[in-house]
Amino acid sequence: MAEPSFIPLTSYQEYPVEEMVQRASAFYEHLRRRKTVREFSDRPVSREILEPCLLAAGTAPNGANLQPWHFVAVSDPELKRKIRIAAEEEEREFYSTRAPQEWLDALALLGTNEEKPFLETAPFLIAVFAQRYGLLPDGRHVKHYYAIESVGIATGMLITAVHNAGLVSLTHTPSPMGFLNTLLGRPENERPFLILVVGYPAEDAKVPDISKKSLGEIVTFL
Ligand code: IYR
Repeated sequence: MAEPSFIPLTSYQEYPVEEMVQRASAFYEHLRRRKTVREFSDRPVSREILEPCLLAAGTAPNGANLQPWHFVAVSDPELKRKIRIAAEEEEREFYSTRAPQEWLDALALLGTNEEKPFLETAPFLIAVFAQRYGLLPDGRHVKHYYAIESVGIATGMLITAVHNAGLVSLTHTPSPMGFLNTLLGRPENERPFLILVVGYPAEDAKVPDISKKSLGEIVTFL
């Protein structure tokens, strides 16, 4: 069994309480400007912007530091087209047959449907995979812990990083999305978590007129 090895916590930075309040509020003001966008421009996005965002996602706290994620950043037009075709096929099924009326009612305010042109228009589709277990070079399995929770946290950090960089994103979850393993050549230990569509908004992009719950609704202080 490996022995733990510790180093001093040199990266932590404390601020005066006043400054913490200011920083926390400023960060909230910054984050509340994030909107999920479904109308993308075809303007290209430099990989130089995305790489630090992906590194930021990779700093996420996770089970036993096994880092059970893999990100495939797709910009190839042909591959994006194939993803669109496969996703729309699933979504057609979803909207016409699979989704119960209650689910369709819940989605009504978002105005979504089975057409997913953004999968071709947006410059980058980041397919996020959760590794249900690790695979050693000799084929042995390494157990992963809290893989879904870990990947959820990393994805949240990726969304935040992309917003912070000045781009917009859309969390897209065609269901089922096993086609991503085939199209992107990912191994069987990896399960698609979602597609993060990333780019600039279309010039005339509109977003649903929806709001977030208040502090009182989402928090209890005891
Ligand atoms: N995956 C479908 C349906 C969908 C489901 C939920 I929950 C959403 O918040 C949005 C859409 C789609 O992408 O259209």
